[in-house]
Amino acid sequence: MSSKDRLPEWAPADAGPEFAVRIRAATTAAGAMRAGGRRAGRHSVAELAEGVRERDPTRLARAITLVESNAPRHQEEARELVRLLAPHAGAALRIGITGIPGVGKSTFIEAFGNLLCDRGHRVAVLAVDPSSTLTRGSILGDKTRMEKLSRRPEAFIRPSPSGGSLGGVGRKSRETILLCEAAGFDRVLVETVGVGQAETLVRSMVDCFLLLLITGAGDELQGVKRGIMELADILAVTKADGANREAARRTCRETAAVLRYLQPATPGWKTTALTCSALTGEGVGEVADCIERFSEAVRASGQFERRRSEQNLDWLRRLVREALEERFFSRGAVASEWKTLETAVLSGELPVAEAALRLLEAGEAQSTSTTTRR
Ligand SMILES: Nc1nc2c(ncn2[C@@H]2O[C@H](COP(=O)(O)OP(=O)(O)OP(=O)(O)O)[C@@H](O)[C@H]2O)c(=O)[nH]1
Ligand SMILES: [Mg+2]
Repeated sequence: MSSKDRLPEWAPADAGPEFAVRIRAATTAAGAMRAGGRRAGRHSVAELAEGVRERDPTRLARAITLVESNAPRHQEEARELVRLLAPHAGAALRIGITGIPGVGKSTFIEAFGNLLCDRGHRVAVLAVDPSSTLTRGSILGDKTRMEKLSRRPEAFIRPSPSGGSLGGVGRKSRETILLCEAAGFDRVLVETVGVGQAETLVRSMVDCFLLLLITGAGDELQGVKRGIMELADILAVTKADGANREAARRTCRETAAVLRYLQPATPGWKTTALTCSALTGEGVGEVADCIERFSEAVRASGQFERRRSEQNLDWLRRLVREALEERFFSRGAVASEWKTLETAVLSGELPVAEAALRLLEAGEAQSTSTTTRR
């Protein structure tokens, strides 16, 4: 940290050296450009925005790294970058792809992504995977499973963000989608692992949601009973090849039968079940056609725009909630009161509701005293 860095205006008055947030000496685009000399190879916000618009994959990757950064000093630059690029975003069809671990998402994306490129699309692939923070497993997996796609100039593959809470990953994924769109990708695929919470989050940022299923894995495991099926617009029973082909078709028929009793995820669109094999490519074209039909139907009915607007409001609410939470917990009084209350709650001395109230009061008291002092 440079000695020129200072505490932000909203920092608590009694913030000590342990308070992690600092404002960098240079925060404007021009200032950041000068500051860029500090680290080798670092681009200014304006240069990054320009590189993204010019479809330069290296600067797009750097731009995403900036947006994903949890470092407070990067967040202002990230906001500036998104502000510059947002007017050029929004044109892609955003497709979420989910399913239990090992269902074949990455292999499907390899086949499907290549097919989209063959059809003249530019494809960006992102991953929302809260578990990768710990295991980083899917990053390695994606690289090997999407070998051909990763070499195509029309494709861009971004592995899972390497840090942050589920909320954090989600917030950054939306911004990453915007950056990819500004870079001219017209199909954005968002892969997420089937763990419920991540699926709801991804549903809230895509236009079309595809659930991959396999035969014989059991409804319970595949989230059918957890309501995941109700989130999907298209269900594809994958690995429908070799000895598994007939069984997959049967599962598809059974799935279609269940769908008749469910509320569709998108008003005006009848949720569709299909079979495919990412290994042989059979049926992948049909899934792609079905997604295009979905896109045409929702655009024609106005549902597409309606969902995008609702998603923006949802995003706004999430951002405000996250920011409030961050600010609240960064207050010195909250941190010190937290330790006392934690002990009291654990020992059973204090009811949880009472502890929550005290913590809120401690935070509000500090907020008031800070405001008065200014
Ligand atoms: N026979 C057959 N095997 C497949 C097919 N698609 C994927 N597989 C295999 O299934 C295994 C898992 O595939 P992945 O694509 O890594 O699955 P994933 O859903 O991305 O897995 P995670 O990212 O770990 O959640 C691999 O061994 C693939 O080779 C398919 O269409 N047919
Ligand atoms: Mg995968």
